[in-house]
Amino acid sequence: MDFQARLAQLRQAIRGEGLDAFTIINLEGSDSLNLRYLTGFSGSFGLLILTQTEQSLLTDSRYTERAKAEAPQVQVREVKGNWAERLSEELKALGIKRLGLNSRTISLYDFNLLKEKAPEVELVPLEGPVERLRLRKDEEELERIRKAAELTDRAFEHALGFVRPGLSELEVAWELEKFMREQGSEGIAFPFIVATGSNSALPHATPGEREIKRGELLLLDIGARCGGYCADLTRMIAIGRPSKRQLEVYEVVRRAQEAALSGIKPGMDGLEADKLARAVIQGASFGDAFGHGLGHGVGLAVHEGPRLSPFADPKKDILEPGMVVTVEPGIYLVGEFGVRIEDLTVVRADGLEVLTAAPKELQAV
Ligand SMILES: [Mn+2]
Repeated sequence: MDFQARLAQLRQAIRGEGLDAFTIINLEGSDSLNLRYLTGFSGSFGLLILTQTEQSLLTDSRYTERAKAEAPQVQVREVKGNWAERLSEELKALGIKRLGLNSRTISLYDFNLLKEKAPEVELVPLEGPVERLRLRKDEEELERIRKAAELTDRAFEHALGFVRPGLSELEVAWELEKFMREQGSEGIAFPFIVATGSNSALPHATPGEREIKRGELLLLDIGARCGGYCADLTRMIAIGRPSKRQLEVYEVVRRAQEAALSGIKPGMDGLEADKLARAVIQGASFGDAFGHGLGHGVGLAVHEGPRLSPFADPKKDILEPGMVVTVEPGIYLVGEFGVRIEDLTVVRADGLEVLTAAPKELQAV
């Protein structure tokens, strides 16, 4: 990973804002993804101080050696005691008057604490300056996402081999998690959604004791994590022969997804992208049953920018080459069943490249 290039981009933003320095304040993992993105350091506590000439990382004795190994390009210093006091001392020594920090991750409590401990420093909240850099992925990041996507595809194939009536949602979720871990996933990208029958009509259902029954549709929303990067895939499995209505709804969702996969181009905003799929679902009179947005960015976080949604920001959520986004239309019929089909894609100059490859025809077991 080209950490120096990332720091250089951030330095430019710091200059643009007229700041002396920018700091990442990662307390118990509160900003660990941004810190990892900028330096490679993956511990749960670290304070990065970035000026035009300095790049130092304060951490404690749990992490000193690891920080030096993971982030050799920054100066690692071990600190003890109250983080805000230590940071304040460093800022004073560097003569910093205006300090930028990430308003999206610092708590109000910690903001006030730092203000109290460093009264001579003006704290300038910036809205996710590193998150903005993270939107477009480089080839090395894409390689990790691709690996996570492949592993996730394999887990779905595995599901086709073991899913059967009588298994509970929790048992299926655990078997998929176990499989992924055995195959090299670092934990999982998010708590899996395994929802059968009417539970599949709840877009973010939590797996429970409910057992799979013949005649139901089973929804699997799963993702592996490789090198810190996430994958996100949703597929349906028919338990036995699907009904006419299940097939009808499935086909509408599939056509909606296809319209988005083939229609999304760089330069579009998240509203236009969402509309491509939504129009198909509305055309089939299921518009009210598609409550969530079409997709979201994926990277170190499973949910990050940009947004593909009727509530996207036409100025900020603009699709650019290198962005990794999900395309996941759904139809949720409360009390009956739901269908979602989700693929992970990367925006290229001529449209979307699909990274997940699990079969799209409704699979029955
Ligand atoms: Mn998703």
